[in-house]
Amino acid sequence: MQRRFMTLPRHIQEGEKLHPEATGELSAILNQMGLAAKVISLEVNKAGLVDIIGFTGDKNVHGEQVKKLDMFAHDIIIRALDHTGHFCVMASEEEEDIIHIPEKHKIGKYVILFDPLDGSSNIDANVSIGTIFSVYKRITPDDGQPGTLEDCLQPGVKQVAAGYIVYGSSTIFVYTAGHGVHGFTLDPAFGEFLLSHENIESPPVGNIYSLNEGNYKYWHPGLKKYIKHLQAWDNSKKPYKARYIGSMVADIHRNLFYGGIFMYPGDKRNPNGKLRLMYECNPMAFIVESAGGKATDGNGKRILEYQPNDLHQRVPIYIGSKEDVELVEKFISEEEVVEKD
Ligand code: P6P
Repeated sequence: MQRRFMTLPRHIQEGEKLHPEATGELSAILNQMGLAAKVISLEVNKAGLVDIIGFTGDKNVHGEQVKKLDMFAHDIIIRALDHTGHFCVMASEEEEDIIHIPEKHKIGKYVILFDPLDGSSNIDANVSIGTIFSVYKRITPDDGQPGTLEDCLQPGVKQVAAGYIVYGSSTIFVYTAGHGVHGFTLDPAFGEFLLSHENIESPPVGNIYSLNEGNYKYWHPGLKKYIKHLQAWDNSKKPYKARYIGSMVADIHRNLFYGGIFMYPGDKRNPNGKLRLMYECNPMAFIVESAGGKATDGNGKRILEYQPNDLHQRVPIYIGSKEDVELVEKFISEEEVVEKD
């Protein structure tokens, strides 16, 4: 089939036609995130050059303040969104409190929460990193007044769109607005995201598992048994492959295509694990579930059904191919935790 010259804006616009009630605002939001992604991608891809092309520690050759890359990404996203009139409030991994829309800008009906650059500690090793975002409609009255923390603390099932961008060997923008999951690859020659993966579907089962095995000692005994099961050589199956980049977006993106499971479990030291519910786990869970996968806390509770009580709360996450998530939950449920003194 001839590959249609389908850009991100055109695909979003065509998706909007499926909803007569659509006002075009959500489309505009997704397009603005695409713009922010292009700017961040440009900076991420030359970050390794910062020391080489003579940018000094604090001031670059243009006399601009050289920011940490994740703060740079945070600022770019806010500047791409805060003037659009689509939002009543925003929240970022980089800000403790909610982010108000400047008074000079119109207040809108949407809410966005984002992790501007997840895995940024990997950038010096040129490892793939990512941006993650999650979009809701406000729940306080749409009366032109600023949004509140209540508008931000909604369960993941209320998301109207979610997406991530992986800055890797190429820059890929993946989003869902509840009707399929679609991937776009940035063509740097003319700065457009072109449709490269339409209607992404999670393989029902994979042969990859991704988690930090350095925490083995503190795991639930059922998880220990599960991992040993995956590693076993027996007649029923070949061992799974261990693949762990240490960058959530990259690990989940790979498993979405190849099949497999990513886990950041709670353990004896950190019962809620490490990853954040609102701007990491919820958007990734919305995307993976929309592709036919599964995302839970390891005890049968969907990530998307967590009622948040804090902007930065953490949650254990088991996410990926449906049968893989169901199997690890079976191992966990069958193994009692024996509290040792
Ligand atoms: P650990 C990156 O710092 C991150 O937030 C996620 O992207 C990644 O999956 C996780 O932490 C890695 O954590 O403890 O394995 O280094």
